[in-house]
Amino acid sequence: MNFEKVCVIGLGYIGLPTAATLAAHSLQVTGVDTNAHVVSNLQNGQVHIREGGLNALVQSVLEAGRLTIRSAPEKADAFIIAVPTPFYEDKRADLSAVMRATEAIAPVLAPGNLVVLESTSPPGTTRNLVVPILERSGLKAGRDFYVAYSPERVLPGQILRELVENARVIGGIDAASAEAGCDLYRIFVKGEIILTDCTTAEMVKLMENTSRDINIAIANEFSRLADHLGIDIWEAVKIANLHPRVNILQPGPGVGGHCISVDPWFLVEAAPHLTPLIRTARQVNDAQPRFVLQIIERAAGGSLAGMRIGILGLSYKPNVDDLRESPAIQIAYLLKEAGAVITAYEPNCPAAVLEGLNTVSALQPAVQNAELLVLLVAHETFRQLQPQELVQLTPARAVVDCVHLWNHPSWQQAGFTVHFLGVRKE
Ligand code: SAJ
Repeated sequence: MNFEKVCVIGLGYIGLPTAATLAAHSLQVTGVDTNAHVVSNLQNGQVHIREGGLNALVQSVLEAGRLTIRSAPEKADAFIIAVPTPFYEDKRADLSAVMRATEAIAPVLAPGNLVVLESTSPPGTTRNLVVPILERSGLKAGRDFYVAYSPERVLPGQILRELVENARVIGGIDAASAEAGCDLYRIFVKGEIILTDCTTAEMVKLMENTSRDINIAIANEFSRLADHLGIDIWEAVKIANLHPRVNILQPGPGVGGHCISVDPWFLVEAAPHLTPLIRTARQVNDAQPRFVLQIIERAAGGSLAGMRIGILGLSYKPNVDDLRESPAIQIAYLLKEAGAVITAYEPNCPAAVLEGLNTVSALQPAVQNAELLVLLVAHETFRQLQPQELVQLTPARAVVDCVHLWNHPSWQQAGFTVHFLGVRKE
């Protein structure tokens, strides 16, 4: 199948890089978003997402006229849906954005078109939700148009490279749909393309992120055991990983982001009676911020009431500006609830405003009055902090390092007592 014009619906972390990449491969791309700010900003050349190389790429395809930004889909050869699939309070998937995007495509759908869902979705969504909505057009899926599911599998921070290099799974509602999807993604994907059916492709994506969640949960549980038993989890993991068939992940303040902390719930929802392990892993990771709170209380010598704490890092993982579902933010709120006086600094999102939290846009105001520093994200900028310089900026002489970044003796030499997550020293 040949593609000249593609319409990408949802201009977030996945949709915008995908739209720009297709446009850079000489396709005519319409990027669609329902958020009026996103549309007007992009129309004025302002990119709302911080991701390596994205700003320059979007600017260049906008200037070349290859990418145009609209608030509703237009006729195209292919449509890619890349909208969020969050969950409701009871952890059921909220598919309303997928439904709205699909409903918006139906009126412009034409015979021979391809529609691809990329949003992470519960198994069965493509066949049971997307297809019936598209068929409201009067056209029949599989006979008049193609439908496929292809999960994005890119790592925030590496999106543009991984979009091209990673293996891509494409699941069709039939073999011809999978082939049509392959023709589309082959335009820019250099990695292997694997064709399967749409429900398998949906399941593959959920299994990938669920297995990562479970692996992080065991690392976090090990960190609690290490704390209980008085050993150093970081040393223990390093030694265990020398075994050729063992690869324990890193413990930390918890699991955040819009993927791993959400996706496993879609499998629990699909069959609660079959998924006790998946549910428990989610609960273990969700409880990790409370474990961090205990460690901070211990470092503070008891009550946190009135204690001035400088928090370093608020994003959900290192070197990104994404604050969604961030355990660091949960910890900041827990500290506040415990009576601490918080000043929080996120270098990748210096203008972050979080209700009820005192955020600052530079390191100095975060530390200048602090009695205790808490490092929550292993940002490169924090790795490069020199303890001899920091000690001049802050009256704090104790730090709680939850990501094992400042494990160098120079911190002690500079006068700091360093407490680590997963290392209990009496
Ligand atoms: N984390 C740990 N310990 C670790 C690794 C991660 O505590 O050893 C934490 C991170 O700090 C973060 C969370 O887990 O809070 C998730 O981070 P991540 O880097 O594991 O994953 P994401 O959410 O940024 O991206 C994942 C990726 N999936 C896998 O690695 C299996 C990515 O490939 C997916 O495209 C993405 O989810 C997605 O969109 O689903």
